[in-house]
Amino acid sequence: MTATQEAPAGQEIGRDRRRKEDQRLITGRTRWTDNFTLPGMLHMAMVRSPFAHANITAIDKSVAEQAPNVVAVLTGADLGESQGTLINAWPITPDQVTPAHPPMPADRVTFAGEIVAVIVARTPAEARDAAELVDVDYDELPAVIDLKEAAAADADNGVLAHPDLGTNKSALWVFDSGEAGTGGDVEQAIEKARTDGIVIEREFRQQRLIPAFMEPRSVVVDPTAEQLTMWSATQIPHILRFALAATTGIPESKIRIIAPDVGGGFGGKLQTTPEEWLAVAIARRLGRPVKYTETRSESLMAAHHGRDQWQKLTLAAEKDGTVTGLKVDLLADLGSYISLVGGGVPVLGAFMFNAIYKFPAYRFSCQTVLTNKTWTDAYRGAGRPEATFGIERMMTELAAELGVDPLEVREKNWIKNDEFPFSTVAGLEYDSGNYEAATEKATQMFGYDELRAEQQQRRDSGDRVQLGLGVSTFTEMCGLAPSRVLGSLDYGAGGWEYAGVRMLATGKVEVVTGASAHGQGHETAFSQIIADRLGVAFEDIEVLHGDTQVAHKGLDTYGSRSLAVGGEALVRAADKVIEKARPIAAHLLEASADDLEFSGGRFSVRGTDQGLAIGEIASAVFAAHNLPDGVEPMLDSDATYDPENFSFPHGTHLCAMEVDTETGAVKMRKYVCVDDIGNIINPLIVSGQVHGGLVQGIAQALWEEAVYDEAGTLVSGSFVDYLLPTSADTISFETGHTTSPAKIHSLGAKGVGEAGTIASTPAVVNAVIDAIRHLGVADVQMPCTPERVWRAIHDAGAQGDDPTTGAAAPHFDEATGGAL
Ligand code: MCN
Repeated sequence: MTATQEAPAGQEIGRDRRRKEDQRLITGRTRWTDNFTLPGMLHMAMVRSPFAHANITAIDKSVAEQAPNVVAVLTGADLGESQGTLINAWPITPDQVTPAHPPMPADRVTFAGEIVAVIVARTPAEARDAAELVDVDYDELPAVIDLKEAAAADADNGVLAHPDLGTNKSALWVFDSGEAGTGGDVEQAIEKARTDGIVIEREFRQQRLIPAFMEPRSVVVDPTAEQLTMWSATQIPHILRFALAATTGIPESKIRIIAPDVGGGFGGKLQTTPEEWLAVAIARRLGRPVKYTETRSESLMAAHHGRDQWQKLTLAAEKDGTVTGLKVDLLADLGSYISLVGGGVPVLGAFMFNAIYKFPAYRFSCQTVLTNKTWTDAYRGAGRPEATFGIERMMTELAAELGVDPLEVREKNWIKNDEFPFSTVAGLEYDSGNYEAATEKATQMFGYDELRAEQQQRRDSGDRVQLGLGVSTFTEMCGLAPSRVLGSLDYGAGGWEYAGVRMLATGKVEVVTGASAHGQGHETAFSQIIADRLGVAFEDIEVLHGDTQVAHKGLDTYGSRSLAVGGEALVRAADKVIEKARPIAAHLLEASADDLEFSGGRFSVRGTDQGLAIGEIASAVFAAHNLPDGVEPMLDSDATYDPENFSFPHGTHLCAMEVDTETGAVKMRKYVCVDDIGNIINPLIVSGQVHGGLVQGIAQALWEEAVYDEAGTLVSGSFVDYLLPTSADTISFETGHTTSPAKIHSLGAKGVGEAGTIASTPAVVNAVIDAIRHLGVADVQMPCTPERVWRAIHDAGAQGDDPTTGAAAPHFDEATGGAL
């Protein structure tokens, strides 16, 4: 079920518009990268290491080179420096330990799936067949797979992912509210709570996830013209162009990146990849276009993964449930290399552990760690789901400790509506929000009291299937910008966005955005914004994106930024067009510009019936027969927008789960969410974003996990083992909205692309635990598989724990000496 909003008559913003993109995307008749074919194009296939850590001692290419239609077999030694290097754009500390990242190493592999040779052949099938014929000799080295073991190892003790670096520890990033002056000393708060309050300590695992987008990564490179053109299934054509230029020496002006229709990314295509770099090096070397499209197995194994953290949390509170401090110690697994923004992902969480609450003291530390696994990076929510999970589990545990409803401790601690704008203990300023309203609406839609009564009934009757209710009240920082803040975090780029608006001679409008959609429906929502602003028909607007030659500037799509940043840039470009048209309209109407008013797409002379539509002015400008002196025959404009703050959507998510206490099987009964994303441009798109986001977060709670064996082989390397849900696995969600407009820009809109994922995971896990807490269970590690749930029930029962004290909760692992 979907809650939509009615737009005022004649207004596009707020209207349920089906996506302009749907026809071509749903039928698949579109420009996927793999559909491009160029004259003389060759195809690449990769030979990948089966070992997690090994020296490459010899590569025999001779048989593969003789295979039918093989043009070249190239190794790291063959390509040498010409392959360039991959960059980490976010070194989180000045002393971060960063391994060099060649696209194809010549001497040593550091994760299973790393490329050791490339076959270039006339067809993809011939390239793949020949890849089987390359004989690589490896000298296997010890590999470190487990995150805690990697963190505990040093040069004398344990296994190093990169022995030459002398450590697995990459960087330690710390925020302390006492030192930052945003709050008090957390250690004092904890000490005090130990004597006269409550201290909750927990350790949570964020399992490794795989973005698993629908379209595997694909790249085509054409080096045959003066300018090198790359088509890539990427989220970030502009960042890619910059990184390629910076690391290969090719001038930026000679690189054109095209991201045609891209079949999903979920953060997984916010990356610069070895495959792209190798395609460039090989195309240039051979002087011919090349294409590479990964198989699904390659995608699961070698495209970057997400999450993979251990979180150690200590929450201090007074006996009435008022939280006095929160301490967070993270271990974050980077995998074997530090990818484009990989190190920074857990750091984003630093600003969100305090969530919607007024904690007076806060400390966050994050140790990033190298292991011999696939590198990690952004995955829908990037840092914020991890933080939301941590704090929403802790608030639920606090409520359990106090024996009160989980909504009660949240309400006691959250920022009240009349306290906005609010400066948080993590140093952010929240501009707007109304946690009371969202929670009130959600509890009503959910039927909270009735479900609590049913839960009690089932407990009293000792029903085999128990009911649990999970709460997750969340906020997040999105609309990633502001450049100054990103700069203060040592992020390598800014956060502004670009827009261009051109009135065409026919009165139609061409809109250019630096955002690069890969499923979000920008063409539709951005058309709605421009339709209202310029007063032209929705159908008369075309939105162009994803080509650095068309959108010559931009910072692409991630961090739910495209609307909050790119949308506002559009508004500003459109406003400039209107101002450009004004003197021309005055000239044509023989009126003073001051007497003109612009409304509904028309300049009118105040107090008369005289006027001209902006489309008519565009035609007159094109003809240029009668323009004021000195006015150029152009009715277009550009704008960039760099917001002064993030946008802070929030919401209340409620989940009811049934748990079979004999088998451990869990079943979702009801899911209600009320999100506040400020003003909504297209409610239909927003519902789609929320639904998709929810499924992704629920999947983390219940199904998905990238599992490695001890040798470092990805065991969940296909969709048989990596449990990606389908619509058959989910229920119909009930979604609603409250509206606290963003204060920082004219649209008042906040991002929505990640909200569902961020909020839903703790709602589900809290519900599962709530169903079986009376049996002594205080935690179940994700994903909450039937086996894990069954074991949790069994272990708690076996130990005879007291359900009210949470004594069966997992406690800190002292074996690692406090590091975690
Ligand atoms: N929107 C709206 N009103 C609002 C907020 C958003 O109408 N108040 C609309 C926007 O116009 C846009 C869509 O909702 O069409 C999402 O907008 P926004 O929140 O700005 O997010 P982005 O467009 O920047 O998309 C990025 C975000 C992220 S970070 C991930 S991950 C993600 C997601 O979007 N990956 C996706 N949604 C995805 N959807 C699809 N189909 N595929 C992915 O890979």
